Amino acid sequence: MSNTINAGVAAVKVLEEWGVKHIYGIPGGSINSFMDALLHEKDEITYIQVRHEEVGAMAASMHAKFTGHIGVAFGSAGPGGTHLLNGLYDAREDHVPVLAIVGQFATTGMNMDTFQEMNENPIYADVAVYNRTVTTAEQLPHIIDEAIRQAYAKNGVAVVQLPVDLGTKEIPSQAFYSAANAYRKLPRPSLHFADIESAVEILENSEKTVIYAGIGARGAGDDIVALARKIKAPVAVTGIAYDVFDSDFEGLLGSANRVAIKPANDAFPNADTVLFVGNNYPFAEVTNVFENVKNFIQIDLNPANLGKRHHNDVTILGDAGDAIREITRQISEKAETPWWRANLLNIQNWRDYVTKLETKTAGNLQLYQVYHQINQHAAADAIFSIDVGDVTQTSVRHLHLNPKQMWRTSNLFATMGIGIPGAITAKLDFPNRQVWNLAGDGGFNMVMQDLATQVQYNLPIINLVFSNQQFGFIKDEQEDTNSGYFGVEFAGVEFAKIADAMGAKGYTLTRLADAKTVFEHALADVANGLTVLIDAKISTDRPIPVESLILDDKIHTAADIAAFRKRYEAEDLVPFADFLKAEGIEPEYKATDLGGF
Ligand SMILES: Cc1ncc(C[n+]2csc(CCOP(=O)(O)OP(=O)(O)O)c2C)c(N)n1
Ligand SMILES: [Mg+2]
Repeated sequence: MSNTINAGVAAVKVLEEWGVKHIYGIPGGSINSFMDALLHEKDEITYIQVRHEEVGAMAASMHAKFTGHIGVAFGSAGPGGTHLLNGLYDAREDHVPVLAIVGQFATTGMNMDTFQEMNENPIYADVAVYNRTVTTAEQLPHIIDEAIRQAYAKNGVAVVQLPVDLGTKEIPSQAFYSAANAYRKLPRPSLHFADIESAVEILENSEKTVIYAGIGARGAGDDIVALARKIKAPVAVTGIAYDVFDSDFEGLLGSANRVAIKPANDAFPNADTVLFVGNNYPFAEVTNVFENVKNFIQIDLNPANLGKRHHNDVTILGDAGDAIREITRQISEKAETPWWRANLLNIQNWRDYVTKLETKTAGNLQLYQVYHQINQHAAADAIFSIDVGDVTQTSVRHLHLNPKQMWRTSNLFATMGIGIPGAITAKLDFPNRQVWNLAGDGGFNMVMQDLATQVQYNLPIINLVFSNQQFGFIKDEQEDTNSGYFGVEFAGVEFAKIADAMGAKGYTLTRLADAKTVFEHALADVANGLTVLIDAKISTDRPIPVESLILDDKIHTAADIAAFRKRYEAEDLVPFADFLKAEGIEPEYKATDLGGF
């Protein structure tokens, strides 16, 4: 047995020990020693050759969001590495572990101002929780191991710059090990019972409670629903946490603000108490959404989040499920309340509104009817990779999600182009599950070269492009804030032809009447193992702005209300105040504040 090992191979073996199955990137002269190591280990770890490093890094970040495991991407020195940055920032902002390996000129040329040679460390200083350049071959596996531990421990991005010559050297085979077998998560903190009792006391005495769940509530959806029904408190979710709950839950208010639905925006100004669960709602302070709330109870695992978004009356450090179950055990059941009834009617009224749009059978093809087809064909455990644009908002409004499914996007960084890479990793990670990439035409334009990657790796993904020839989400903002539209419309692209040219199967859907057939054909192709793209040429109708509803005759003129109802096909949408008044509750009239965004 040889008593030396190639340093690059040792580094890849460390990745393997940590359970890394796929690694995304594009080679270059400055990272070819690592490529050689990947070749050596190709039976253990699968290299996924993307067509743009950004897609590789975004796939790595989305891998972490879908699986909880570290994602790994690489790029060559200089531009290959800087192309990774959007994916790395996406991981940083969403606090998920990602490792980036960046090539560097050989040590002989480092600091010599030679080709593609620069001090790379400062480039990654801001994005990374760990950021080091390897200086000896012996260090290489150790630094990779350290980088992974740091990324997991700090839920962030680790970057390792690798001078190419070090990866080719032999090192003593006993000189490295990985810490993968020692990795442990911190145990869940035990609950402080006095805090639970204080929470119970407030919730017992409040009349208009909203439970507001964030992604920290994942896995605790059933427990929250049980509490909600027991204390008659409707449940809001952050835009990124919809898949915590079954969309059929009668008390689901949905999300607030703009990536939002009406019931949540209606409820908050009228609520007296908020139970904030595993939630770091980023718009809380700037939009003053809790202005009228008198009691604020927070449950969170992360001490850094406690008291961050609002002054807390009660603080519970702990796991969301543990805390919710304990509150539910201690609290007494409320009889049906006016608050619960008013919210349930309001939720049902909203559901009737969206159902009517989704099930239209005449008129121009709108995004709503496309969602109807998606809902008809989505598997019970489908995975949705969602791009950034209208689709972020409309997918939470119109997809009938459930907790067996996964809905993931670029949450806080909100980078366009995340749909394709997310779908690539989802299909690789969960080959037996149905995977959708839902994207706007602008977002799809940014990364569409990597449709070829889906084809190259035989990934039967359904790519759905909502083509409206505009940056719709931004155009709508301009309507509200600007003197005119500027830079928000663009020439259309026949994406189906591009898909065909890349070896996928492309469909163009233009007429509502064809929607059913096109989806049936496309889904049959996917079932036969093909990569599919449906280019849905939708109308440019603006989705209803639930942040600025014009429905209530107490604050708007009859003419304005009529025009609003007509434009958004909202003839039957009822102002929340009507439901509240019918229950004897005096409504608060507080416009949704977008906080300057
Ligand atoms: C990389 C990046 N550039 C710009 C933005 C700003 N932005 C957010 S949504 C959006 C428009 C999205 O357009 P499209 O994908 O066509 O979707 P639509 O809203 O039209 O459905 C833009 C430009 C962004 N979030 N990310
Ligand atoms: Mg668009």
